[in-house]
Amino acid sequence: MTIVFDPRQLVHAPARELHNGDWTAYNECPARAEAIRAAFGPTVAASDFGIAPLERVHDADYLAFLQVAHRDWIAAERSGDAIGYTWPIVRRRTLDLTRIDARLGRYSYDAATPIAAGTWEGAYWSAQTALTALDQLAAGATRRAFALCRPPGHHAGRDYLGGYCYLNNAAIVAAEARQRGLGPVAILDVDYHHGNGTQDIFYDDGEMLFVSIHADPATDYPFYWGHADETGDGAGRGTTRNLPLPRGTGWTAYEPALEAALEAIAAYGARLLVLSFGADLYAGDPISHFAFAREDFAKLGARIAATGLPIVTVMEGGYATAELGQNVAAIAAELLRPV
Ligand code: OKP
Ligand code: ZN
Repeated sequence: MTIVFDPRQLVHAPARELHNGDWTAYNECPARAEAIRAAFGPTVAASDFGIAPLERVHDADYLAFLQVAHRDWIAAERSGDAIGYTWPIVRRRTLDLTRIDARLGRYSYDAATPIAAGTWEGAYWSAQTALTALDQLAAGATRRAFALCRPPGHHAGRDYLGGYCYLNNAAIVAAEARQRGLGPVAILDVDYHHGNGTQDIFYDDGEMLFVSIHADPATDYPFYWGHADETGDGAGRGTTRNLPLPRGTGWTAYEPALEAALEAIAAYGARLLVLSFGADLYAGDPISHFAFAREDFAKLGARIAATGLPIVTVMEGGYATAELGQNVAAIAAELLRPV
């Protein structure tokens, strides 16, 4: 069985987010996961690989913060979900922050990502879902595994949350795969939004290729990352590749970018691919602006599958809940075809 889903992910359920200046219902809702789950046959639940694989990618103080933040919020006599309202500017000196509001700002970069009572538990099992998919592959049970992760992960950095993300599932799996000797590993991120967290985590790491195709950050979240001239730093110079595309992009304009991405992955000599997949490429996505039809997800999956590489797919975004299951099933059918 190559499709992993864990119901413990559903306990993460923030009530609302700050969206374009108003409070709106939280887009990254448990119903997303249920819709995807319903489109698949039997799935396996996550095994527990513990916190060590998470610590390879995230700082210990950040992981500790995630576990206590909601409790500290309640202790400060607040109700509902913990959310920051003040942020330290880049390169502000290191301070010993105690107040919950100061720590929320220190460990986040946006106001779209509240910490609810079940956030740690949900994010923990989302990461374990991804690790379980990798484990199936490492055990030789399959060369293709699909992790129905939720909450998503690609916006979360080493020490920050944001963009509905808390733990970087793709980065955790990629680092774990490398640790197990399955590398060289490449990460291909095809979510509509740039995977800034994944990029940051491996930015100066020459032994991890990160390639992302996404909406131009000039017009789209997360704005501060994902430009074509971000290519890595230090030992990682050249191992980050960004392919931004304009709003309105459909399959025809997307395909050449995908070819360039796959060429970079082949040139790197990758032996394992971690795919960060977002179904928010869909024309009907309520917060995104590409123009994929259902059948374009099949084309995307088929082209990536044609690389012949072992692939662990990790679910990221996708917010057209009514169509979500069928869109994810369309790409999964191609990605999971036996090779
Ligand atoms: C997460 B994933 C725009 C609000 C944007 C955050 C979007 C996070 C997307 N007004 N909110 O990459 O699908
Ligand atoms: Zn997205």
